[in-house]
Amino acid sequence: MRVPNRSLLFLAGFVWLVLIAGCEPAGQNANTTATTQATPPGAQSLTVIPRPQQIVEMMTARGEQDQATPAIQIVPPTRDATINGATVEVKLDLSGDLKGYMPHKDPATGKGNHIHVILDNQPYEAYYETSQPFELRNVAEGKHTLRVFPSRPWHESYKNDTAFQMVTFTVKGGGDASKPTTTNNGQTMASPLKSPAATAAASPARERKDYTPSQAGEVDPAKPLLTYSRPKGEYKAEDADPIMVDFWLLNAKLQGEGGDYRVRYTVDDGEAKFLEKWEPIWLSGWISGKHRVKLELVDKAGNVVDNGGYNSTTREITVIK
Ligand SMILES: [Cu+2]
Repeated sequence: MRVPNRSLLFLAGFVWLVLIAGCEPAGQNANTTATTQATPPGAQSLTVIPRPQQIVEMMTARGEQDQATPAIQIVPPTRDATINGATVEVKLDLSGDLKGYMPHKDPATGKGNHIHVILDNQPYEAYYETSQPFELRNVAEGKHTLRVFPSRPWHESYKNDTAFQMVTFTVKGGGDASKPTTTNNGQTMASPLKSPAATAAASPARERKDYTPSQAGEVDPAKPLLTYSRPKGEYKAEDADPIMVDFWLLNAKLQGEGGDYRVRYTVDDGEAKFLEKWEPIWLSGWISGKHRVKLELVDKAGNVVDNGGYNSTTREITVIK
């Protein structure tokens, strides 16, 4: 068959370009290739990296603390309690082999051991000074679940059997979503835990959180349960890369540990990846902006294990680099 001259010219041009490219120094050529084949601008490619050295060093400095096996108990609210009013007081009893582990915020760094407190399936709140009760405020009328587990300064949870507790309770005459959330002085509080001024204006030393309305799922404490912990909120500068993914598992052994389950994670519209072991991972390569992180507990067939809707949770985080 006759080849049109225009095609021959094009082919010659192409061969010439390939030859030119081949003459370039290797490094430069590699760069050219990377640029032309890269995903469109704004796309993100995440990789799992080892535990950051900074955290390894913190662990060494903490002595035996990371081998602690804390035992946590929610004192009030008691299981199936009915609470009148929108404020729920939470007290915890922390025992077990603590090896020096104790929740406390260092005033200098704003960091320290703390407890993750989760109402229904909302993002966790950090609770540092457990000698004082924690107040859940503006809690909607109805049934709720509360989950707690001890965490390290870098938000990695303790994962021994006794380090987790969940209770269900019911609120009568709860918070009204149409009213702004306020302190007991009537001052509007946007982010009570993150604003020292707002905290100081209210009763001293008591940590609290104003909640948006939510209800408990139909959670069965005997069934496999994935509790989403990290990431959440805003990540800035050196905290924005890598970002840790961490969760709590109840009644579910993962496939890499002889069990039947896997944890599936998806970031934005990216490809779903699987975790076969119950341990945190660190993801590197985030770009600035808002991202969705989804964690799901799935069975051998890849189906989400049903438990009150809690086994598939998506959070939006903000990365500012
Ligand atoms: Cu934390």
